[in-house]
Order: sequence, then C-alpha cells, then structure tokens
Amino acid sequence: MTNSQTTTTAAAHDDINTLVLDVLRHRVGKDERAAKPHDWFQAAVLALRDKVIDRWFESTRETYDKGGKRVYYLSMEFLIGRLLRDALSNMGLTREMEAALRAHGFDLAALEELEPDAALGNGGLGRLAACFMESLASLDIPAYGYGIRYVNGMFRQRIDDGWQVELPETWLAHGNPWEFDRRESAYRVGFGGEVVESDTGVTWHPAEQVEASAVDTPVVGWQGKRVNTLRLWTAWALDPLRLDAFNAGDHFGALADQVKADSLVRVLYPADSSPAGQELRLRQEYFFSSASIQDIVRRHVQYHGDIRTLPDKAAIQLNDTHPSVAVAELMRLLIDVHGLEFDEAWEVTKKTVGYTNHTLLPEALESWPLPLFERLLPRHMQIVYAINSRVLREARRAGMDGAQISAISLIDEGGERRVRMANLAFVGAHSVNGVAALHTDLMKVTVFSDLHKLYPTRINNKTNGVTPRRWLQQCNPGLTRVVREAIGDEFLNDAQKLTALNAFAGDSGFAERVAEVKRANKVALSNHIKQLMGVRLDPDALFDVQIKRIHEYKRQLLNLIETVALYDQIRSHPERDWVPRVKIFGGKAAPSYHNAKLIIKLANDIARRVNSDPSVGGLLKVVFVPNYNVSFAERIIPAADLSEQISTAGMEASGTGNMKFALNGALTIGTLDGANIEIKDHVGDENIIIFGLTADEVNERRANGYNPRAIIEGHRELQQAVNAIASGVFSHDDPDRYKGLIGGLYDHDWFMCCADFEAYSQAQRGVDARWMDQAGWRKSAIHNIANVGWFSSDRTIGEYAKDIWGV
Ligand code: GL9
Repeated sequence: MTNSQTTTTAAAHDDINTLVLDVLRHRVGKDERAAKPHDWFQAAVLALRDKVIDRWFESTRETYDKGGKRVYYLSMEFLIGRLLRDALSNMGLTREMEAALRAHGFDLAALEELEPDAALGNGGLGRLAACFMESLASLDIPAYGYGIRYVNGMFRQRIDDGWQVELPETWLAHGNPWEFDRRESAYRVGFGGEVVESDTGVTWHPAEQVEASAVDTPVVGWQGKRVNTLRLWTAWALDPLRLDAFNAGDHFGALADQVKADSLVRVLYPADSSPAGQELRLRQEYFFSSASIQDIVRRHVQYHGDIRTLPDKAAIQLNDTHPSVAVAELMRLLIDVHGLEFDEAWEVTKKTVGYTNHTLLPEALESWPLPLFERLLPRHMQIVYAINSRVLREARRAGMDGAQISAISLIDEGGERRVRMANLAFVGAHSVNGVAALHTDLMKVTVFSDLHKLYPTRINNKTNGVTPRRWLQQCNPGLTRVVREAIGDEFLNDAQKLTALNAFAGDSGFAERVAEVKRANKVALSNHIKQLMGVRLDPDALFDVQIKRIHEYKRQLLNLIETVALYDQIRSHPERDWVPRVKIFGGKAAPSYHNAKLIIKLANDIARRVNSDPSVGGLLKVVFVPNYNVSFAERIIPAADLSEQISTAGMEASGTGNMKFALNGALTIGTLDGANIEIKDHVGDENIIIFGLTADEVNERRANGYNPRAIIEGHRELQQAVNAIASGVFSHDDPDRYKGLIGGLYDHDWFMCCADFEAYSQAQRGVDARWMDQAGWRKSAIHNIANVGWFSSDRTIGEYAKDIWGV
C-alpha cells in the first residue's frame, strides 16, 4: 500500500467510525454503552446508507440531465436476500466498517447475521431479478425495479418430524433500515365498476380503489458506480378508518378497507387453489403493474412532455407473465388519459415493452377465468378484446387456419373461457426472450409455435447469468483472494477475464491453494450444520449438493433413489473402496404440492435411517437443511464439490444455481437441459458429468409408449431401492407413506426417473472414480471457475441493453 492510500483508508475509517457512532446515538437512539448487537447492526446499515444516498442522488441527477433512457424491470419477485455485505463490498467500505465496529468490540460478520433475508421471491426467477438489478447498476444503466413490498413474502420453512411446515416470514419485524417510505409517490389503483362511453371518450368508474405508495431501496452497483432504485409498492386504504362505523360500535368493520388493502401486500403467491386465492393473485398483479405504469408515464410526461416519445426514453421489461396486464394498462392510459388513437397507442406500447418467458411448464402459463378478469378489470377486458381482434385479423391475413388462430387468440375458448397472459405479453412486446438457448428453441416449437410463425423475428435468446459480486467475491472471499493472487484484479471488473486461470489448471501449488479454500468452506458449513441440526459432517467427504425448489421435474426423487441404492451397495460390499459422500438437500415445496412435500419427508426419513446406521461407517451422510434461502445458498455453494442439475431434459428453462456452483469450483452432474448445455460448452466435456436422455429423446419416449414398470423390473438395484422405499423400510411409523409416490413411478413416471436411473448411477460411480484422482478433480474444478465468467449477469444485461432496450 502506498502512503497516500494508507492515509485515505485511515481517513475513511475515522469517517465511518464517527458516522456509525453518531447514527447510533441520534438515529437509533442508543447510548454506545447500552447498545445491543442489533442496534449496532442498524447503525452500521444507516451509516452506510448515508454514503449510498450521495451516489444515489448523483446517479439520478445525471440521468435527468442527460435525458437518458431508463430501464424498468417489472417483477412480482425480487429475491434480494441480505444487503449489508453486498452494499459494503460494492461501496468498497468493508475494511473500514470492520475496523469501526471492531473498535467497539463487534464483529462485522456476526452483525451481518442479524440481517433477515428479504425473501420476496420463490426461487430462480426472483433471484435472477435481484442479480439483474445489481448488474444494471454495475453497468451504469439507469434502471428501476418495480415490485411488491410483501410484508411476509415467501414462507419460512420449518421441518417438523421430517415434514415441511410453513410459517409466516416476519422479515420486517424489526423494521427495515434500508428502505425509504415515499408516501408522496402514490397512485390510485381501481378494481371493478363499469365503463361509460361518451362523446369525450371512455371512462372507467372503478367500484373500489386502493392507494399504492412507493417504498424505495437503493441498489448499489460494483464500486459504487451507480445506485439505482428498487421501488416496491405497498397498499393503503383511501379511508383507513371509517370513523362513523367505529363510533357506532363496529370496531372491526370500520377497519375493513385497510385490512383489504393489507391483504394485497401480505404474501407472495397466495394459494390459488380457491377462487378467492386466484382473485387475490390477479389483484396483486394489477395493483403493482398499474402503479408502476402510472409512475413511468408520470415521470415521462413530467420530463419529456410528449407521451408519444415514451419508447425513446423508457424500456419496460416484463419478468414473466405476472405483469402482463401492464400491456393493457399502458394502452388504457395512452388512450383514455392521454387521448392517443388505438393504433398509435399500440405502436408506442409494443416499442416500449419486452417480455421474458421463464418456463414451458403448462401449469405455470398463467390464464385467468374470463368472468373474473372482466369483473375486476372491465376496461382492460375491452382493450384485450380490441388487441385480440387486431392480432387475429393479422393472422387471418397471413393465411393461418382455424387451429392456428385459436392458438394465437388471447382468449382460450376450449372449455371455460380464459384470458391468456402469455399471449397478451407476446403480442404486446417487440421482444420475447427465453433464458437459455435450448429453452428459446423449444419456445419456438411448443408454447409459442403459432405466434412465432406470425411474428418470426420476435423471439430471441438471452441466457441467464448471476452476479459474480455476490456469488463469488462476497460468498467466497477465500477463493477470490487466491484467484487475485494468481491473475490479478481484472476479473473483478469483468468476470470473463477469469479465463486467465486456465493457465493455472496444471499448477499444483495453485490447485493446492484452491483446495485449501474449498476445505475451509466445507469446515465452515459443517460447523454451521452441526450447530443448526446436530449432524456431524466429515469435511473430507465429497459434498454432493442439490439445493433448489422441490419439484418433480427437478428430480430430487432420482437423487434420493440413487442414494438408497448406494446405501444398499455400501452395506452389501463394505470391503470396496467407497468414496465418503455427504448428500445435501435443501429447498421449499409449494404448500399445496403434495408430492413435493412427500419428497421432503422422504429425504428426511432416509437421512434419519442412514445417518444412524453404524454399518455405513460414515461413508454416507444425508442432510436436508431447513429453510433454504439466499443466505444459506451463500454458505453452501462455496463448500460444494458436486452440483446436482438433474432435471428431466427440456423442463428446466435455464437454472442459475448451476452457474453459481461452477463459479465456485464444483463439478456439475447434469442432464442436457437449460443452461447446463451452455455450461458444458464453456467448461469442456471433460470437466462436467453429463448423463441421460436429451429433450428430444424424452419426447420420443413419451410419444412411443414409455414403460417404466418394465425398466424397474429389469433393473435389480433400481427395483430394490424403490421397493425398499415403497415397503416402508424408511417409514416404519407409516409403512404405506410412499406407496403412492412409488406407484406413480411404476405407472407413468412422467419425469423419467426410471429411464435415466441407470445412466445417472453410472455417472455417479464415474464421479467416485474421478474423486479418487484428486489432482484430476482439482484441475477440473479450476477449469470450471475459469470458464464460467461468461455466465455473469453483466454479460446477460449487456445483451438485453443492446438487443432489446437500446440503452
Ligand atoms: C424459472 C425457471 O424454472 C428456471 O429454470 C430459470 O433459471 C429461472 C430464471 O429464468 O426461472 N422459471 C420459474 O417460474 N421459476 C424459475 O426458477 N420458478 C421460481 O422462481 C420458483
């Protein structure tokens, strides 16, 4: 360090130190002698926030001055996790904050643990939105994220006797020092009522209204380059207390409007198995889409005057179909409020909007019963019909037949009529993108095949990415240090520079240092799990990890069956040279998804049995970690040796966990699905373990009469394993518990666990053989780290910016 650097750092330290103390006293309101750890945590965040705010204002002012184009990312989910470490690191203030807190006897890392995870998302889709926000700021692109400030967000998972129990996540219980309440940025959002047409135009008179008010969180880019805004909407009743009713003795009824408003922003994904649940979800979608579009239009008119120039100044990206109704809302504002003709409004809308599709699963393609949509949003229903007649006219003119026209229609006429949100988003956008190459190709021939024929240039691919700041630098400081020592700092600005590490793959000294870091991360994870669950793990065993939402297509069941088969093998052949394995599972199941919950129970049942069986002698351990979330991922991923990405080919749109693991030096065992294919292309065939059917082969098998029963009956190990599960070997208390689950495998096995079992178990034994050659394993791990910089969300966002947004 040079002299001048030393001085600046010392000054910054004094500065932060004084600031933290001042904040502790005057804003947290605590004497430093009486302050508890949580008070110090709050003081640290608020002090840092002060530093962030200055950059925030600069960024905003600059955009206004330049009259630049802004990106608006509309997403029902932002799975941002904890923010303190991220913001400190990106602001370059970690050291200073550490020193400031140490001076008062506090450890920064310990205080970071006090921050609750902002669990405003379910999984990959929500985490992608969070990575994108960080990359937008890092690339100095002016952007707003728009979503909902859920009071409880995603549920907290507890495991009781092996079963998932859902509890409300109370992440706001101690307040949220990051956010700014912007009560002045508020919009009315209407529901129901009627539409009246007169000489002056069309007027919608909603039957009810709520107020959406903005709550802003700053998003700091790498090196504090830029600070953008995550604007989450909360809901208020226009009349929070009906005093007349209250005074008349109806103390609860007087609060009904506020309770109704609260219920809009209570939880992410209200169960939609009941009509009431469906209605709430649609209300949430419209609530945040409307508030966001009103905010965007207001800002544009205020600074640029003419609403017709919106596409030059605003790019609105729809994260999946959840905000699709924004297409109709923008049309409504352009026509009813700003007086544009339909055609002109349609051009402005299409030029402004882009849509990202994240799944081909039919059950995830949203559609709303037409009567519900019409009752809640009567004006939007008219607009949807008008758009539809236009689109269908174009289809007819293009010579499409009846079947094609009904596939393209915004209204599903088969059975109960429904509004198709994916079709609405597709036709209302100038760009429709998939999230990995295979997924984009499949979109063209499955869900959107006819729309693609009608608009053949609209679909494009943007392979997902993850931010290397959170998923390498912050979660794995040990590896980051070792890499810096080898190739310098350039990769911190551009993750693709990690390729320089390829030159070190054969360097045994470097490999040794990488392996030491991995071992230290495994020790840290083992200690955490010991403390949390009382299970002792051997850090020298192979850590084999499958963490993600629990879903049948992701095939945790395939992994579990293989685990049981391995358990059998170890017991039958104790004399063989087994590789000690730790199988780590984690993830949440949707509350109403019966089989997913049963799979969680099965993992726990297998864990209990295997972990207490002395005959496996520590060669196999199984753990299911409770309440898997972003912070847990940040501990587990740096400690993983093997990354399980084993979805039925064609079903995982991309995956993003796969990228995080590879970036931290885990080898992937996976199918040719989603971004696994591109990961393979980058790391090289010899540094990844690929097995199983391809997407085409899966389709062929399904079409040509797939017979899983015959496969099971013809495969001794598989049969033994599934029969052990079905007959209650792992569930003495309820021997029939898994009859149905295993029966499903025999009868249909839609996700092809049986078809892929042999290939998977061979691949796993191949993994064992590789592990025995530690030098070879380490070399492969280094090639993984070196070659997945391409999967940085900076690269992804760069492509969106150039190809879709024009910024
Ligand atoms: C998902 C896909 O299933 C993933 O494969 C993809 O990586 C992400 C991000 O593009 O999007 N689509 C989807 O609905 N989810 C995804 O993870 N689900 C959840 O977020 C729960």
